[in-house]
Parts: sequence; C-alpha cells; structure tokens
Amino acid sequence: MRTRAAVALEPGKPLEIMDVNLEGPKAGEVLVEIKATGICHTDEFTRSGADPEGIFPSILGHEGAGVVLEVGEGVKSVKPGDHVIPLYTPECRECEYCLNPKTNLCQAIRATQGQGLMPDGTTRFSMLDGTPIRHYMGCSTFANHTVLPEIAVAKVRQDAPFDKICYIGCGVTTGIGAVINTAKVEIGSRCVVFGLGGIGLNVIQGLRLAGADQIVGVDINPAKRAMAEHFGMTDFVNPNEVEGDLVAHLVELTGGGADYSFDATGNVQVMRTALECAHKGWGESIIIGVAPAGAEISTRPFQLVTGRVWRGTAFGGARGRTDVPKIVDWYMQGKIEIDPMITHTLSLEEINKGFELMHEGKSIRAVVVY
Ligand code: NAD
Ligand code: AHE
Ligand code: ZN
Repeated sequence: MRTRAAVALEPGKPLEIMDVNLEGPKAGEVLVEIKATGICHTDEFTRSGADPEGIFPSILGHEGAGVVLEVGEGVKSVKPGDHVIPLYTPECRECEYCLNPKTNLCQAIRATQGQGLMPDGTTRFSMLDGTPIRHYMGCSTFANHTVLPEIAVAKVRQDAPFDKICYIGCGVTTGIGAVINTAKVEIGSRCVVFGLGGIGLNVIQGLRLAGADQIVGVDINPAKRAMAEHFGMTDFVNPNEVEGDLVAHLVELTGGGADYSFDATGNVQVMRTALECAHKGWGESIIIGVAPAGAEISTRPFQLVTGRVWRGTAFGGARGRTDVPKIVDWYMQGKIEIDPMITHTLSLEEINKGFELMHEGKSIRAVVVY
C-alpha cells in the first residue's frame, strides 16, 4: 500500500513529507493506522544526528496510538479494529529479560530494532523509487500507517482519545514510571526534578501520585514554571538565578539533599548535579535523559562511596503490554492528567513546526493528528 509519512532523509535536515510504500504485515506482525503521534525530544535527538544508532533515511516517531487494520499469520493477541499503542520497549513475556522481574528491557527484537529493521531483518517501508527506508525504535509513528511486531503493541480501551493517549506511548509512562517502577518513591519523600519538559512534568505528576512532600523543579526556562506548579511542583529553581553553587543550594532547599532526583534533560553536567544533590547515605538519582554520542557522565567516586545511588530508566521501567492499558485507564478515570501538556496539535504537513516549537521552548508536547 501507499501511505503518507515524514521521512528523515539526512541528519540535521527537516523531515520531508511524502508518499511512501508500505508492505503488509508478515507472520507475527500487525498493520496499524496511526491516528496521532507526539513528538518527543528523543525524535529530535535522532533527527539531529546525535544518536549513535541513528540511520537515514528512516521514519522517526515512537509516541503513537492507532487502530489495527490487518494482522499477519499467527497473530493472536490483537485483531483488526483493536485500538493500540506502539511499544518501543516490547514485551514478549518469554525472553530471559521478560522473565526477570528486575527489568522491563525485553530483548527479543532489540538487535534488529536498533538497525531499523523488522525481526526478520527487512524493512517494510520504501520510497516510491524503491529506496529502502528504515523503521525507528520499532515504531515509526511519523507515518499514517506502520507495521509493528505483535509483541510491540499494547491493546487499549476503545473510548480513549488517540490525540491524548498517544503520549502514553512514551512521555507519560516514562515520567510516571520512573517514579513508581524505578525509584519506587515513598510517601513523604523530598525530590528534585531537572528539566520541566514533556518527561519532567510527568515525573512531577508521578511524584504527586506517590505522595512526595517536596517536589523541586529545576529548569533554565522560567516559562516552564506555571505548568510544573499545576502538576505539583512545590519549589522552582532557575540555575541561572542561583548565586553560588547549585548543588549546595539544592541540598539546603531540601534540608540535606534529595531522597530522589531525576534528570529529564539529557545534559551530562545536569546529570552530575542531580547525583550530587541527592542525600548523603541514601539519596538516589535516576537518569532519564538521553545524551549525545560521545557524552559521558562523571563524578567523584566519593559521591557513591558515601551512599548516593546512580540509576537509569528506559520507558519508566514499564512492561508495555501489561502496564500501558492500565495507564490509559488511569487517564480515563482522572487519576492522571494529560490534556494541559498537549500544547499544540499539528497536521503531518506541519510536523517540522513541532520541532521548532520544542527548540524555542514553547511547547510541552506537540501532537500530530492524521
Ligand atoms: P523537552 O525538550 O520537552 O524538555 C527538556 C527540558 O529540559 C526543557 O524544559 C529545557 O528547558 C530543560 N533544560 C535543558 N537544559 C537544561 C539545564 N541545563 N538545566 C535545567 N533544565 C534544562 O524534552 P523531553 O521530551 O521532556 O525529553 C527529556 C529527555 O528525556 C530527553 O533527553 C529525551 O531524549 C529523554 N527521554 C528518555 C526516555 C527514557 O526512556 N529514558 C524517554 C523519553 C525521553
Ligand atoms: N539510541 C540511543 C539510545 C536512546 C535511548 O536510550 N532510548 C531509550 C528510550 S528514549 C524514548 O524517548 C531506551 O529505551 N533505551 C533502551 C534501549 O534499548 O534503547 C543511543 O544512545 O544509542
Ligand atoms: Zn520518547
């Protein structure tokens, strides 16, 4: 079939909107009509050329929602008409990783996914002249139709709006999951969140759900303050307005250091500050941000010797087929909020505007509706 897609032809260039060829689903795969997709900073990370795994040409996008149109041979868990959210962290429920309760990082298809290919080692997308186009994070939601492995779709209820629940495909689950699944934040905790964007705000709403006493938000863009307060931030710190050492300032503000800190910036200097503002003896710092090729984290080992813990999280530690439908329920029940964070709705033709808004710090999430 033919479908319309935003194609990343070269690193650093705007996406090009064009018709592309899409082959139907093979065994164990499903064809999904994408109804809406968010634009996450990770898409920008790859578009810009900073991703060591970036491949071009490819169809980016990993925060989508849509409807199953067709299933390949042997597919049992979904059928045409089902509403689904694509999963960049699949859940096969059989691999060594899925069978270990300590991780959500299913590895069943990670090798081919990282090469922008389906599990059989081929791509379903091509340009009209036949040039192959790679998939991205196993999702490619910047196409109106995409093919996904069955283990990489979460079936969700039919009454949930696509233009909101697409965000559960990455940002919402990552932020809330980092608090609940990875950090396992206790009631009464004092916490610091670096970066009040599409992920950081969801960390904040996760912290409020978990019953944190203090939620300090840190961002160099003061325009992010109001939305963060809406979601539960108790104190705002703009590093550019702090006189003296930022770590010392945060340690004092939290009465000795954060029980939990979170990096949602992707900046390795910020990651160091996040670790060092964690409480001596027990503070844990969770890295969510994704850093460019070649960037490395560092700190004095003394920071860890004296009891701070450095950890990371992918997709908020969530097991997608199991947890994503529950998070959609939380949204529909009003337990969590999504709507205010979707600051812009665009057509596919306007997708590059979404990247510009992100760069200008004017959006939280721009969502493309097909
Ligand atoms: P975003 O652009 O919406 O938000 C980033 C925020 O960080 C902005 O508000 C920006 O002003 C702020 N910021 C930038 N530099 C800062 C600094 N030095 N100090 C304080 N604040 C600063 O991006 P996002 O979509 O929220 O993504 C955030 C990060 O999380 C990205 O690196 C993204 O790739 C990563 N991410 C990781 C996962 C995962 O599973 N680990 C999932 C989604 C996104
Ligand atoms: N390709 C990058 C890694 C990017 C990365 O860490 N991705 C996160 C999800 S970000 C979603 O917005 C992730 O799931 N990581 C686990 C994995 O297996 O990729 C690089 O640096 O090479
Ligand atoms: Zn993302």
